[in-house]
Amino acid sequence: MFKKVLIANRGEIALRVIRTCREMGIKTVAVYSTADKDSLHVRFADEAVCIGKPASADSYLNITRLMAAAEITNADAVHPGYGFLAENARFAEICLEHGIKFIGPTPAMIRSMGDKITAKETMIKAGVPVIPGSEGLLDSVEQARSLAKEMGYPVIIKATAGGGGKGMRVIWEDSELERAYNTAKAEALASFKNDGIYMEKFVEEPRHIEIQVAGDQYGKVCHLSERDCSIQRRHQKLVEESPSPFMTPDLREKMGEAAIKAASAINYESVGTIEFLVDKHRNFYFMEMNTRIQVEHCVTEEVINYDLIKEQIKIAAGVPISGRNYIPEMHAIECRINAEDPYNDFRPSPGKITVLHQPGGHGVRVDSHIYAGYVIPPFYDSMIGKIIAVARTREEAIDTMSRALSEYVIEGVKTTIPFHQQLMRNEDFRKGNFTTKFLETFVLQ
Ligand code: MV4
Repeated sequence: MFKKVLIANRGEIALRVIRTCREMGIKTVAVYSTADKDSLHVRFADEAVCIGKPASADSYLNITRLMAAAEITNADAVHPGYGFLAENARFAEICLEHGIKFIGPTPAMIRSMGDKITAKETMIKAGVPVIPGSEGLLDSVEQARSLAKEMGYPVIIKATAGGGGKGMRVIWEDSELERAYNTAKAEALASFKNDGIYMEKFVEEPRHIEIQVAGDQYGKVCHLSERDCSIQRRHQKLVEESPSPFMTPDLREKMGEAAIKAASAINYESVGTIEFLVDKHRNFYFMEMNTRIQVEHCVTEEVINYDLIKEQIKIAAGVPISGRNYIPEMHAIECRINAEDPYNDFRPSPGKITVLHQPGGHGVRVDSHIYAGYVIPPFYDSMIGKIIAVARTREEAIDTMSRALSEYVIEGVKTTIPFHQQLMRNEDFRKGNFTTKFLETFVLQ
């Protein structure tokens, strides 16, 4: 097992990794920017190294400084968390070249899922259902037009280097096609330095359901059931839950099997997630694979009683997985608490937390790095914590979440707590009656 892990991240996920390392008897190294010198991850780690100025490019994204910090502290592994360098194949490669284990998949696995057309082709070969669309890249407006006519509108154009919703264009009729083609291509080039675009049939009002998977170094892959992440706003998830209210035992078995096929196709090693779009007829289609631990991993941890970070570290150290699949035995809901003003277009609200009371009690887990007096810096994402409510049924989990939200006191900054309180009372949400379009029509009182 590793002796010392450097955590190349900040905030709640850095704390989350430190906690599991401590339980496993592994020493930890925190890295921090000058803006984070008073952060809890710095205090909770065994050692801490300042790696630069507040801007991410000068600190949490600076590979040279991270490697220097790992070498001077003698860390034998790096945990990337999520965001920052978690899906940067070059970083994984540099760790490898320095004899420091990157706790995650190999550079080749990250690359194969980073390019969306390559990923889609791999899935087709593996027999995983994908959304009908162009065979590879589009190479002219004319080709795009004839394909759209053949498939029927609406269609969607996506960037092959994209993902997470960046650079997409939905096209409802022929007259919009040329402009959408050109703007999508220009946007892809500007955002990703890669103007490759492709087309798919647009799936209307889908659900976003993802399957957690784990694979070890010996070719064994299992699934750990689903999370429903349909409650999103501008491609930012706000609420996740497991099981999905739309799931059936039969669909879970089929999606689980497809997810295992997907991960096995690239010999996946580590924990990862296969994202699917699910239409109203319960047809499901591969969308993307996330080759990292995700924000919402806690939901899965609670419903199957399983420490995903521990599993991720053990896999990286060469420990084989059991290989059995897991089915939810509880219901868990996660609300992301962001320092944002839900009454003002979710505008970031950094600053000092003057008063704080965190919820607790039966069925409530709070993963957060905030404390009274903490100053939320303006340089990073605005998530300041997550509440995970767990109960035997969905109704009880919603009631537990409502109760936990009502206990939460955060003064000094605006937060998404009022949004979540109203969502937990919404009739359609309570019925499990929602798609990825839900928040487009949800009005805050
Ligand atoms: C789609 C789609 C409908 N049809 N593809 C959004 C993020 C990126 N991963 C892909 N996305 C979508 N791809 C086809 N062919 C609808 C979305 C989409 C979406 C997906 C999941 C969760 C929220 C979403 C919000 C808007 C659009």
